[in-house]
Amino acid sequence: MTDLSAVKAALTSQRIETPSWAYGNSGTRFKVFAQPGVPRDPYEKLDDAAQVHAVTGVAPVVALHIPWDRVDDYAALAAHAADRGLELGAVNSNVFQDDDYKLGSVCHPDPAVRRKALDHLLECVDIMDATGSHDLKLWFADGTNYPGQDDVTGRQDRLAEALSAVYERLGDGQRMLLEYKLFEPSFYTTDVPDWGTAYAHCLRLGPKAQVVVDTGHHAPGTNIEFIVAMLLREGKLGGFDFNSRFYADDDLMVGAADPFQLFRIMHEVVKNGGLARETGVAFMLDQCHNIEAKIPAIVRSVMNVQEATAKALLVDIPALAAAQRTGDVLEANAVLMDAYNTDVRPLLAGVREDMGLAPDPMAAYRATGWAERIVADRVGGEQAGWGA
Ligand code: PSV
Ligand code: MN
Ligand code: MN
Repeated sequence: MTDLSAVKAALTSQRIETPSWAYGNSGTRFKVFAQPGVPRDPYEKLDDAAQVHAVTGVAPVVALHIPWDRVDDYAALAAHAADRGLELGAVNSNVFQDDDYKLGSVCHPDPAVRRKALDHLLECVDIMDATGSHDLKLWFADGTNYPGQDDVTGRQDRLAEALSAVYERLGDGQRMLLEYKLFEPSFYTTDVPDWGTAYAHCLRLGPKAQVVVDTGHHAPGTNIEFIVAMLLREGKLGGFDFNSRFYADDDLMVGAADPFQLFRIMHEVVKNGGLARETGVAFMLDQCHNIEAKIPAIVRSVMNVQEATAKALLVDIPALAAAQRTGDVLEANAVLMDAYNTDVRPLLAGVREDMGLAPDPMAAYRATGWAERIVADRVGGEQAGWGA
């Protein structure tokens, strides 16, 4: 039997971090379909994020991407967030969009390019100091396209050198989250291609370095929940970049492609204590809404994470453990599937009502009229976008 009040308490205190870039225009390398009303600067992105938080109650944190969210005064940006009941979350570094980075950033063969990349990463820590952010998120597009192009282990040495310089710069209560990705934009080797590589670097660096699991960054068929369980066991799961994928790094809404996988991931998180705030697992979204309306897509994504979390919290752990102990394969599987097949929407509606919110966040957002207002108000100026 599951303690329903504990389930509700866990759902009420869950925090989901939304990405500033998901509020801006985005697309594929073929076309960006611009949408009316999209934010023109990081301040307006926070205004939109506040709408998501207002109807869900569990999305008070917004991740930044530098330089996409570059402003003159980061403390003012943090104050703008605080005025709306938000805080600024992970600072995502960007060492992949300059011409200088054609052959890599911190792994580049030229020390001058490596220095430039490192300076950017250090600048991101300065920004964290100003915003009060705790996490520096590192993703490197570094790699090679052709066998022989560069020295594979030499690149690892350069990476380790940069990571340790950043690590030394971190203040109290700050950490670095290292993200891996199988391939893209490099097609032969990627310098941080998998959780093993990220884990090895983080282990050497120390407790302030942890791994980020972006759910879209694995080979098809990879058992992501196993990776999650392993990282949690080692105290090295820093957080998630949630999204879903059908083919590669699709950045679609989390829980859209494979809600069962999301449930399996959340089951490992819940079972292994990862939902507790002290464990420090950040539940971030990393998505792009290329053809759908952005704010409601983010609301939907938050709800999808909540539904997977609720189902994971409903797993009857004592019954599962008993079935596992006695080797009752079918019963163990049935216990898990019972939780997955539970319709948790009424439970979540009740949780929202207890929080003083409307039971249906999608309808609540529609009723605000915000979507119409931003189309009318945000005319003129350049719309913010992925990469701008
Ligand atoms: C790379 O594909 C990535 O997942 C990293 O997190 C980047 O910072 C982000 O996408 C940009 O959308
Ligand atoms: Mn990511
Ligand atoms: Mn990605």
